[in-house]
Amino acid sequence: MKDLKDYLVIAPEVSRALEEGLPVVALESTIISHGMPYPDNVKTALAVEGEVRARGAVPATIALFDGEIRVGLTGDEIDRLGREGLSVTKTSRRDMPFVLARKVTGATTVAGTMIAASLAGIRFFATGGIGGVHRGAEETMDISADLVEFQKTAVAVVCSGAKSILDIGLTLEHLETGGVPVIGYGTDEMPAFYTRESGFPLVLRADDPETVAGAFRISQTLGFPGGMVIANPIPQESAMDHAVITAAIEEALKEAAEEGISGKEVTPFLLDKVATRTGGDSLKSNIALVLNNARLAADIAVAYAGRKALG
Ligand code: PSU
Ligand code: MN
Repeated sequence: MKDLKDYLVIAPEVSRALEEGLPVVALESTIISHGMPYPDNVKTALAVEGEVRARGAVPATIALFDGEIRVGLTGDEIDRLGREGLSVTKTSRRDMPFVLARKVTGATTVAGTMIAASLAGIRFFATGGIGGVHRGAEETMDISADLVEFQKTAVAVVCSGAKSILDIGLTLEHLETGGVPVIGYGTDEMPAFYTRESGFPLVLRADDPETVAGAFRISQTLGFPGGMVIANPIPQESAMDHAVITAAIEEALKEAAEEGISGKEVTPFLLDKVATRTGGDSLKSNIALVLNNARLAADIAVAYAGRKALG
């Protein structure tokens, strides 16, 4: 009978950092394979790792290869995910045992990455946007497994909110029902990925990494099983025009409905259409916010480890 260590392979640098209680930041891989075009996806993934390092933490990008959950990837592995793109299996909680059994390449979603991070003992994770409740979910029941994962797995995820391809109001309601803290970082409202504002207020706010690290520690001490969403707005200079992005999203939603897109294809389809419609602008914004989230996640991990933040 195989046990966890037969499936969980932690890169030596990450494993050393964890043993020594040094700050580590997990990074997802669906954003590489399904979230951005090649070669920007690979360049961004490597730059994100660079930002984490520059702030004094160790990056651990996560994916599934050859029947193993790899925590901490080589540059070659990141390149492979980027080149293979949509042919890599998008892996959420539901998919993980099967992807491992079949030994196919799997890119982990926010939910998949939280699971792997938690198994490895990593508490902090940076990404772009989380999945959520889709518009029209009252009919389709399309609610991302990411939201449910936040109820089960104790990892704090730094993101720029949720894209308005989703129903942001319902997404917040779902998180509230699940007991998931959504902490606005330097803001009192939920950011909408490409824009700093969504119009939906948040009740929790932090203005420094220590506050987030402190709240996370208390959650751990209380034995709470779940994680946290740290909603970090896109830097002002990289934010998009509200009208431009809204028009692109409306158009993408219409096309998805016309083509009858469903299941796990929905999110990648919408992301791709929005990116194509807004050209390089949305990609630039996307890259800027992911780098910004990587810096904040590293600062929180550093604060949690009781070290002085760099920069
Ligand atoms: N939203 C984005 N970019 C992404 C994703 C979501 O703005 O790359 C990816 C993440 O990996 C997220 C997943 O976990 O899509 C959610 O997919 P679904 O809605 O099928 O749960
Ligand atoms: Mn879905």
